[in-house]
Amino acid sequence: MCLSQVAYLQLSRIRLITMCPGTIALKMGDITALKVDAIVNAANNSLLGGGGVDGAIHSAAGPELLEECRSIGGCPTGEARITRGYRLPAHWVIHTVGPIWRGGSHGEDDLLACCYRSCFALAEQHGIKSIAFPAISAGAYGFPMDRACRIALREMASFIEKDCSAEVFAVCFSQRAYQSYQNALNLPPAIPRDRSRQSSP
Ligand code: AR6
Repeated sequence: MCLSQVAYLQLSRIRLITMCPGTIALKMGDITALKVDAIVNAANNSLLGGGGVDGAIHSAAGPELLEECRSIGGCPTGEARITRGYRLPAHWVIHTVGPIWRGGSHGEDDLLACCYRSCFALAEQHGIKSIAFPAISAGAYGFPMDRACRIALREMASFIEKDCSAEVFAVCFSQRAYQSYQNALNLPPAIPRDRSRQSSP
């Protein structure tokens, strides 16, 4: 059983808790490669590109994405804007601006939750059924990874409770992010591949 399958099974517990057929899957890898209805970009207020996942998305989508972003004229922190995906396999890109971590007493948790809610609101408006998120704010913006993943999972679970046909992917670009999602679920670490093989019937 590979790591992502283990995570998927573990996350299916959320499905059981919410009594809902919607899914949340944990996925290691590069969000720009995913063929989903929409991927989420962790952007900045200008929406004019940057480093991290923002840079990767702009570079994979091509210059048309920057042109459309320019026409939007920016986005406040906690809100989201939608564009087409251009050369990406994903049809849409939802750009959201996470809070910069300033110690935790400046409304960072609420603003981060708002990012997820704003993205889900746009997903609903556009009939988006599969959506992939990076760990918003947990890179250059310095939000502690464990805390960011707890907020992300809470908002994802609350969305699939409402939209039972939605598929939500929490994309982990590092083992650290993957571990944080596991911590958020309060689950034991995944069984290493060799041991899981030995214990199979
Ligand atoms: N696929 C999935 N996740 C990724 C990828 C990728 N290709 N690349 C990075 N990540 P960050 P932020 C993860 O810094 O903290 C930009 O310059 C990364 O490992 O991209 O919200 C913007 O323009 C981390 O876990 O976004 C803003 O100025 C997560 O994505 C600023 O950075 C978020 O890291 C936004 O900072």
